[in-house]
Amino acid sequence: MAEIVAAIAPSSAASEQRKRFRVVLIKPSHYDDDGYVIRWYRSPMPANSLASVYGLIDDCAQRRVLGPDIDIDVVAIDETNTRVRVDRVIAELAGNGNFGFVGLVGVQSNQYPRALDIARPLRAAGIPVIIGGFHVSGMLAMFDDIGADLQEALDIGVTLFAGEAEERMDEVVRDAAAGRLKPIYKYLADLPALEDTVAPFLPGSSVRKTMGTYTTFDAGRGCPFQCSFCTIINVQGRKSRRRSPDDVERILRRNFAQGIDRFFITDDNFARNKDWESILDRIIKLREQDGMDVRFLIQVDTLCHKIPNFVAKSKRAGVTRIFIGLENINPDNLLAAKKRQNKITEYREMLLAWKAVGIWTYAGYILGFPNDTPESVKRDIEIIKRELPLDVLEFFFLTPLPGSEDHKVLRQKGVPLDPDLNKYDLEHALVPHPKMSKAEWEQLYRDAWALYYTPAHIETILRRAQAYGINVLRLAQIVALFGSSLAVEKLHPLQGGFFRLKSRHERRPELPVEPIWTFYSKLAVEIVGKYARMAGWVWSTWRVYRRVVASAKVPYSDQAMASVGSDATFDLFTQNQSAREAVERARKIDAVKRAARAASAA
Ligand code: B12
Ligand code: SF4
Repeated sequence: MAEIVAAIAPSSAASEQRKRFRVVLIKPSHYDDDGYVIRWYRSPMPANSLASVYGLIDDCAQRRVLGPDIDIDVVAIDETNTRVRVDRVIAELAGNGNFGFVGLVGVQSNQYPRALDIARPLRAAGIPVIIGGFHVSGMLAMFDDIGADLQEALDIGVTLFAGEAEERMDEVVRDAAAGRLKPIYKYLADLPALEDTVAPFLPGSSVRKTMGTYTTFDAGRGCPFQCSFCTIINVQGRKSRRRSPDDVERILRRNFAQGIDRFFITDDNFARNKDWESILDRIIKLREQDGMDVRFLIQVDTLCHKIPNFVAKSKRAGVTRIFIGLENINPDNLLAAKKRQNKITEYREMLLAWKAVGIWTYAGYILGFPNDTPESVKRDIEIIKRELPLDVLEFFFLTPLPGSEDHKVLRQKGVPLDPDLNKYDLEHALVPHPKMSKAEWEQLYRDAWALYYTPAHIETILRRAQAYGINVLRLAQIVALFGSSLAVEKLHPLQGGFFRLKSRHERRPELPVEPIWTFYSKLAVEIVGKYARMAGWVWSTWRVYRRVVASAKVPYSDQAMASVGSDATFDLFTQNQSAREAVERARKIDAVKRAARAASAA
């Protein structure tokens, strides 16, 4: 909080004469299953939502949208790495006559209860509060009625912002300064173009509260596909809107100047960004001609390898890791989720294409599709381990996220959905499953992590990586981190961080504040237990790593690395009727394409 006070305090005698409009942006975290806020000494990476909104307010400040006599101060707090002291925010704003507002930024459904808990005392103190992000946008995009959760915010005088704030922030800031904030700003039908708009940015001091030198930005928004569990297409649309290569260069240079050279490009599907090639060409120029050693993690789809030059240019542009929504290897499940673009017949070719250029892969795998049973999922995981050259695999519960078609359909059918939004984090079973009890589904989630991240399979992953020229030590660290997160922290790795911090008073208001003795003795036992488990993981992975490195000169190959074409008998393609049908379909399409090519050549 010291830094908040410093950031919003007048900086010179001259500025003391001026009026200051104070904006405090908070990206809320959410509560763990014991009701404590999830907060770390270092969070994994900066939140792009926070960077986007910070950039926009900072731009309002530079352009003096409140007139020449009023300065705008903005401070960004990411609750996953900084404790939010609501009392101090109230005191600071009170000292400024409540001239300013608190923005609760990028609030996801699982963060909405926490956002409301932060908002209540602020509103009671008369401070204007605005909540934006995917929960508000998703709900208002899918339903005409406001719904009980959003109504609760309106009832305490919170303003809701739905849609994207580029080109709209001036209006919000002016309305807030004039004391005439509307209850709802809704811009869902009018999505802004992104060329030349203000770029996401966070000061280096915020980025340094995260684990590395990674920062985030979106080069584009929107995805053409129609997965039924997806919220993105209903909020950000299916049309590709993107920043220009000039915009991207500016973002990279601004960050590079403050020592940040690793980037997570948050586009949900960078392969479908219509300007991917000109953006990558520009980055290639920055790397190869201007000597900027920038590196990237991007998200792509399972057909990206079919786009001419995409994989090769990604490599030259410094992409070192990709994330793919693999979701499932059972075609019936993929069809049920309208994930038609995911074809099991393409998985191996796609993964091998990335491996051939030494890029490592993260994939998401969803548990709880209608055809899943504990036995079928466990069999599928064994097939993946044997036959797909994947590195990091992340498991999620199939979750009807507010803003998705699945959520809307279930609500309309009157299916009982868990009412606690805090659990909409893809780590909880929230709806009845046709073939598994809730307990079986939850057990399956734990088993899936344990089954994939065995020492034997970690060794296989590292041996494959060594054969493809990937940095084995770095990969070993990431694999250990992902593999251990649930066992050590009881959290998904995407919610993880370095050294969990807990405060007795940062607890869901529905739950009691624990007595000092109980709280601290439990915390001590918990920390010792966690670090003992973590040490076990580090030791075991280190031994595996040493074995792999010692065998560096011995050529390595296994089933997953076999070339496409030699894999017809793999279980991936023969395991069930729908897999066999998918292979047959792919064969027919291929034959038609070949015939068409032959006809046009003749
Ligand atoms: C990058 C990212 C992450 C990163 C960083 C977090 C972040 N938000 O940047 C990481 C990897 C940590 C992450 C983790 C998770 N994420 Co995430 N993440 C994203 C992703 C891909 C991009 C976020 C982003 O930058 N969007 C672009 C910005 C510009 O959009 P925006 O946040 O909506 O903000 C705009 C408006 O909403 C508005 N606005 C927002 N706040 C405010 C405030 C004010 C005052 C105003 C005026 C306007 C305003 O203006 C902004 C600028 O236009 C989104 C998908 C997406 N396309 O957005 C998913 C997404 C937000 N994540 C999601 C989820 C579920 C998670 C996880 C819970 C699950 C998981 N295991 O992945 C974890 C939670 C951990 C955590 N602590 O956040 C869901 C949320 C859906 C929902 N209904 O809740 C999304 C939509 C993806 C999905 N699966 O559907 N995530
Ligand atoms: S590919 Fe990803 S972003 Fe696109 S619709 Fe499917 S889940 Fe959403």
